[in-house]
Amino acid sequence: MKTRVRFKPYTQPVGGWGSIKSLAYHSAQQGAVASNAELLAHHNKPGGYMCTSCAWAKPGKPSIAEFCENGAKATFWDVTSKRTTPEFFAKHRVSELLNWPDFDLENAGRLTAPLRYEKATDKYVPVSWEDAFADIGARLKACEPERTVFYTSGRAALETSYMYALFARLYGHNNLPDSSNMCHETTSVALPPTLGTPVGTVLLEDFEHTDCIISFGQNVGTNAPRMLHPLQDARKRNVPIIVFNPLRERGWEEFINPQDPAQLLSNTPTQIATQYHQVRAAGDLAAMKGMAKGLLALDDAAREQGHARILDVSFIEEHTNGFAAFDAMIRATSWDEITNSSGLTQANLEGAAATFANARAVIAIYGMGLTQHRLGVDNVQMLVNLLLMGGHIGKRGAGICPVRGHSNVQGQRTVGITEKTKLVPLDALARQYNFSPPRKDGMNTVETCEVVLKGELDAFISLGGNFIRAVPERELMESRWRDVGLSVQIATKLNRSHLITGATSYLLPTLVRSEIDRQSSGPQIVTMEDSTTCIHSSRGKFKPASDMLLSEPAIVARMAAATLPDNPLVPWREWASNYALVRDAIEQTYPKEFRQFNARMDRSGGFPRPLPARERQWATESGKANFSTPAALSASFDLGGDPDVFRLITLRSNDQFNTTIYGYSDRLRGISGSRMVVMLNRADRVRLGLRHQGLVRLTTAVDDGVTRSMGGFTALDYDLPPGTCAAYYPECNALIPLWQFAEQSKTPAAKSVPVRISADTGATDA
Ligand SMILES: Nc1nc2c(c(=O)[nH]1)N[C@H]1C(S)=C(S)[C@@H](COP(=O)(O)OP(=O)(O)OC[C@H]3O[C@@H](n4cnc5c(=O)[nH]c(N)nc54)[C@H](O)[C@@H]3O)O[C@H]1N2
Ligand SMILES: Nc1nc2c(c(=O)[nH]1)N[C@H]1C(S)=C(S)[C@@H](COP(=O)(O)OP(=O)(O)OC[C@H]3O[C@@H](n4cnc5c(=O)[nH]c(N)nc54)[C@H](O)[C@@H]3O)O[C@H]1N2
Ligand SMILES: [Mo]
Repeated sequence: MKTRVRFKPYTQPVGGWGSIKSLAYHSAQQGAVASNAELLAHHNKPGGYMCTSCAWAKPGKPSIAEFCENGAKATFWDVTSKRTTPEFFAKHRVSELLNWPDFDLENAGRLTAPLRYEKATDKYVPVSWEDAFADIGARLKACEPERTVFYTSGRAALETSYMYALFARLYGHNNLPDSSNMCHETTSVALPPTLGTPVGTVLLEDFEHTDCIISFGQNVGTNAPRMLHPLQDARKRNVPIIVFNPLRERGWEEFINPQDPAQLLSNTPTQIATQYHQVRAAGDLAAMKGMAKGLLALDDAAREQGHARILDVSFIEEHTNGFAAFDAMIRATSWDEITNSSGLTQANLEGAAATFANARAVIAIYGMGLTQHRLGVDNVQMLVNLLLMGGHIGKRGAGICPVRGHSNVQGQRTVGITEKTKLVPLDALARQYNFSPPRKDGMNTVETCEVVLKGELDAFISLGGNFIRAVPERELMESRWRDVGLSVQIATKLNRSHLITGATSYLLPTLVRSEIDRQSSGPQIVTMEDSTTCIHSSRGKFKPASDMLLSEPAIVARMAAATLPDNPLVPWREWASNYALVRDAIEQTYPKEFRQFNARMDRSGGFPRPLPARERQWATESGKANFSTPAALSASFDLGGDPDVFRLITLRSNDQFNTTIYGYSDRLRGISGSRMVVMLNRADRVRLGLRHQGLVRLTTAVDDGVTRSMGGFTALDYDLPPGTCAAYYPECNALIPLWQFAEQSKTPAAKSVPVRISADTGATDA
């Protein structure tokens, strides 16, 4: 895209008229088959379909419009009237499509027929479903199961996910990486040893009882806008909200509820954050240590003066381990170290600590700004430490609240999509289906990439997603992907991963969640789990984009049946014709979590899975919640010291869902026209001798023999801390070395990539 960048810092509140205008624009652009009125009636409503955008909780009593600007955009994009038919593929060679930007690929519309890549013509050509499944089955049978990978993006329903994971295990591997590996895997690794749960402990109703909210590295206005409603309600009760984010994200500043006519007309926004701390990228460990230091000082003073303690001493004694070591570590950390690494002042951090100390019940929210760092696990565990100091786990109005990404990413793990065998009830599966499940841990996303680079991957099945575009090290990955023997992509729209073909490639089109899924037993229901462990049902309402589409459960069932020997205990065909039977099977495998699954799935607001930490029962080795003692002050690979090395944050615009680009307007940051921009501090730009809005080049500052460099970015003066810069994902993924991932969780470290910035004098290569 050679469009000029327009940049005018956005000063309007989030929500309000801006979001209403944006909705109308996207609805018209897509010629969407659903109208605003239909969205009103069905979107996130009992008896309707669950939004395919974020995983935020759905309230039991939905408002008239239980959708946000971005959820509605996601639906308009799903139910677009545009189509990529076989005629489209007859017109465009794959090598031609590879030059199309992400936006143009998906904007071409919904896939309508199963396709197979033909090398001779370099085109995707139609294939019958029967032939596709027969060939895929035959090829998989010929493969060594451990040399194959079944990837999942976080949208697939619980029913599909359960069947897909079972397929993998019956076939013979645990290679079940999913988008979570690039996302909240850090959470799944950090929380079990400290709290005995891999997921957050907060329920939506806790927001009604909290008296302090603290947020790290999450962009609510864009990525979980419906969360602004409970935040706004909390602000109306005067609850303080403390935000840590290098960027001043508008969603954390001001909000007008577009569903509140009085607020809309009077144009008086609700102020969301009451404190905004622009921490350096990867400086949160230091910031949280500063807050802990502040809390200890307040507690010391309270004790000396005989006042009520600041720490929840009885909670710490009864429910936790490791406080003494933690206390010693914090006291040994100097304010100089803390302020240097965080970029924040002692006064600011003490201010945050004072607000936190005054609260009876604190909710801690976080997103990718904590998880996607080298020490992401330490980040999350340090946040747990803060909560434990005040006893803010397992009490009404308090808890830890990781904001999950995809709408069912959390649920997929619950029903077996994971490479980590200890998270799966393998013995229960063995009994239920009379087989010996593979016991060896499988490959996660980064390990899958490593195997691709070695040329050792024989087959890759992708249940949704855009794997090659979402992972780091794009250039190398794309160049080696051609060696993958079989690539099967189950998708709704065309994306770049479909164009980086393997030796044999299939593109299999499927329904979206808002479409009617009719099987021989009638219209089907699917289920998913939201960010707060509540499980909901979803019923499609719109006519499918094409008569040729199969549902995801049907595709998985038919692929499995074509690959595996018959097993009367695994009735693939019956499952695909009646998903209630799959729910019964899920209940049998997970009797506690899914008790009376079919009967309870329609409960308004969803039914919560039981979570011991909510009851202050700690499923940890020690039987208690554990303080941890992360030694570092910075979570980055960049160790500081070289002022010309920046920490690059790769993030989302308001006009995208991951690699699906809806347009070129990041309205809430005031940036439009192009996504090839880099936001940096004005003083840094001047020091480097760069022009405002001049073209710059980013070069990864690591010494590993690989050159990673991209030109064609427009430099924008932006309000963020010195030494930090920001640009969009997925464009920047070519800059991220594959080996830069979070220790322990292997989540790619996409939030502080060490880069140098120089003037781009040559031709652009973006
Ligand atoms: N509309 C829309 N909704 C989405 C998505 C989407 O693309 N579009 N994606 C979905 C998915 S899969 C996910 S995982 C979530 C992602 O939602 P978020 O977790 O909000 O992810 P990002 O957009 O990557 O932004 C992370 C935020 O962290 C901040 N940040 C970066 N580095 C640091 C740091 O070191 N410290 C701190 N404190 N902050 C930092 C950034 O400035 C940014 O505001 O959203 C989900 N919802
Ligand atoms: N640099 C950098 N990289 C990142 C991130 C970052 O912040 N920075 N974030 C990471 C995160 S948090 C995530 S979750 C991953 C996302 O990685 P993925 O989940 O793999 O990618 P998506 O962009 O969500 O996938 C979009 C594609 O899914 C398909 N699709 C959409 N709906 C459906 C459906 O209902 N069924 C099926 N079968 N297919 C469907 C469409 O074809 C669409 O093109 O990216 C990660 N990569
Ligand atoms: Mo994500």
